[in-house]
Order: sequence, then structure tokens, then C-alpha cells
Amino acid sequence: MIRLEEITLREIRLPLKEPFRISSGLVTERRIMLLHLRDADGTEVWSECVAGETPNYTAETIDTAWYSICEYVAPRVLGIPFAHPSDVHPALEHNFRGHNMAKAAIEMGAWALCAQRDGVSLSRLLGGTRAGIETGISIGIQSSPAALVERAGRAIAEGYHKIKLKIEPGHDVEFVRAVRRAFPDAPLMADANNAFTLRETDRLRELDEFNLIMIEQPLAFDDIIRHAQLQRVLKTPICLDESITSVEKAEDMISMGAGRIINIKPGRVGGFTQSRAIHDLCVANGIPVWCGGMLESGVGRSYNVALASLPGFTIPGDLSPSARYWTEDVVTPEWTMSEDGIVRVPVDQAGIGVDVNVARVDNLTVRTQSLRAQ
Ligand code: OSB
Ligand code: MG
Repeated sequence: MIRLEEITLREIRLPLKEPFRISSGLVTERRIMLLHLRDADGTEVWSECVAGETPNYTAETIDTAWYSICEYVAPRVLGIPFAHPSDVHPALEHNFRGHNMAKAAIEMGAWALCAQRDGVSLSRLLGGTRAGIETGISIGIQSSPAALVERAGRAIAEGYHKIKLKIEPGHDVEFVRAVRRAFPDAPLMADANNAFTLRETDRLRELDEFNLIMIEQPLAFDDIIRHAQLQRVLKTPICLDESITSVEKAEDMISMGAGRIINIKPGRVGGFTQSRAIHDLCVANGIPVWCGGMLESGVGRSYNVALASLPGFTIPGDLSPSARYWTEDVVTPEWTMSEDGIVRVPVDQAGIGVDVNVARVDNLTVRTQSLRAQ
């Protein structure tokens, strides 16, 4: 049983080692919400809310999520007994629209609490079967094709199994072509974060010649119908990210042929219960899935790694090691990647598998708020 006694929200600031530019925005320093959850039986865990700084990915931001957790999410869980963590999601959906990342921060924390208390890894509690995850990197938009070739080359040398190139109109065909010419056999993909419309269909079709594993979310964030139109004329598989906010959206994608691959980010879909349902649906329909990232700290990363250990996650995840993002992470040990591009799943430890460096988090904290059961 889970019965949350206290939820503490913290905002920390963590500068990225290299600026991260996508078609819809630029981040140089992350504002990250960490949460500390304490159960009535004394069990404690950390979780992370993956909402960004601005509403350029989904409508949520760290500020809307902070408000939403305090006003709407926490009151629905604090002091309330849940027999199983999968019961939290329905309690957060009833007459409560949207705010998936706010909900997920608590829902995923409930899974971690359960794992921590039962002495099992979060991976195994979720049904994970892998001991290691093939790792991909997401490379932001660069100033020139040559700069992108240089950055991608470094990533390939580091052993990454999937190289995702962020694109937008004007930073698209020539950039991808340059990387493909330099690395004829590299596992490349592109992510447009909604930057195109069907008017640019011919441009997108030019990408077909580069043997990309997939093109992620070329069209609008909430549009399944036009992705279906586009997929009919594209050879490259479309992968949906922003558009998949629930298992029903995943069903729509499959039935309409709007894409052939799904990027599952647990924050975007409201937590692990929905993530697992989407995973199971995709396995049943022969749709490969992979775990995306939101430039998480080592806390959020542990949740992604656990999810990516499920059997249907057959494509490398955006789970780069701590050192790709930060001078110093907030967890011990930091997340590392082996020379052959594998992130190890901490299956031998209870809970999320890393310790939070509380003194460092204290130093980085710019605001905090505690909520308790009545
Ligand atoms: O579209 O996958 C995306 C980061 C922020 C917002 C959207 C996206 C991303 C990434 C980052 O690609 C992947 C990572 O965390 O390494
Ligand atoms: Mg994406």
C-alpha cells in the first residue's frame, strides 16, 4: 500500500555543458523540479518533473507544473491509500485534464516508493527485462553542416547506437546530407519538433534518400491526421513524440498509419501506468518503441532507464550519460555509458538505483515548498 505523507518540491538550476537548440527553442540552463516523497511508513524517494522552462514542447512548464502539483495533484494523493501504484493514474485523471508532467512526477514517484519499500529495482517492478540499454544521443541544431558533422562524429566515436539530429526548415536536408556523406553507415535519425507543415512535403521527401531510422514529429504537436497523410508519401518511418499523450493517441496513430514508431517519454504521457499501456499496445501491434529524454538530471534519468528496460524498447533511448549534459550531476553514482554505448540498469539495488547528493541539491535549490497530508 502507498499512502503519501509529505511531498517536497524543489527547483534547482543546472547549466548545460553545451547549449541545446531545437526548432522550438533554446536551453542553456535547466530549471529542474525535483520532488522528495515520503510515505506514511517512512519510505522516502526522489522524483523529477520533466516540464521545461517554456511551453515550447508541451503546454506545461516548470511553473505550471509547480502550481498544478500544489493545487491539484498533491491533494488527490496525500494521505490517501493506494493498493498499488497503478491505482494512482486513474485517481489523477478523474475530472482533471492535462498536466501530464505534473501528474507523472507523483505517479512515477509512487512506483519508486513501492520498489524502494519492497527491496526491488524500479526496473523489475515495472516488468523490465534488460540489464543494459543501448544509448542514443540527441544533438541540437548546429550553426553549419560542418559543425554538425564534427559533433556527430564525436558521438559516433563515443559509441552511441543512435544519432538524432535536430532539424528545422533551413537546417535540414543539407545538414543531414553532410552527416550521411561523412558517416555512410551511422545509425542516423532526425527530429523536427513540429517545425514543418504539409506544404514542405517535398522537402521532407528529400530526406528519404539518407536511410534514416526515422523522422520524429515533423508536423504539429497535436496533429495525428496530417502525420498520416505525410506517412503515406514518405519512405522514412515517422516516429511520433509530442502527439502521443495517452494510450488512445497511440491507438489513433496505429489505426490511421500516422507513424510506425513511438518515442515514449513517461512525463509526457502522465507516468508509468500509461507508458506501460502504450508499450504493451505497441508490442501487440509490432510497433517498436524507445525512451526519449527531456534533458533530465540523474534523478529523472533513473526513471527513464527503468522504463527503457522493458522488452518492447527495441530502439536505443535518448539516455545519454550524466557527463553529456552536466559538469556534475546531482546523483551518486553518476550515469555512465560503456565504450560500446550501453547504460547499465541498476537491477541489484532497491528503488531508482542512485543516491541523491542532498548537499549538492541544497546548494542548487532556488525555491522549495512542502505539502503534507491533513
Ligand atoms: O524532442 O526529444 C525531444 C529535449 C527537450 C525537449 C524535446 C526533446 C528533447 C531531446 C533531448 O531530444 C533528449 C535528451 O534528453 O538527451
Ligand atoms: Mg522529440
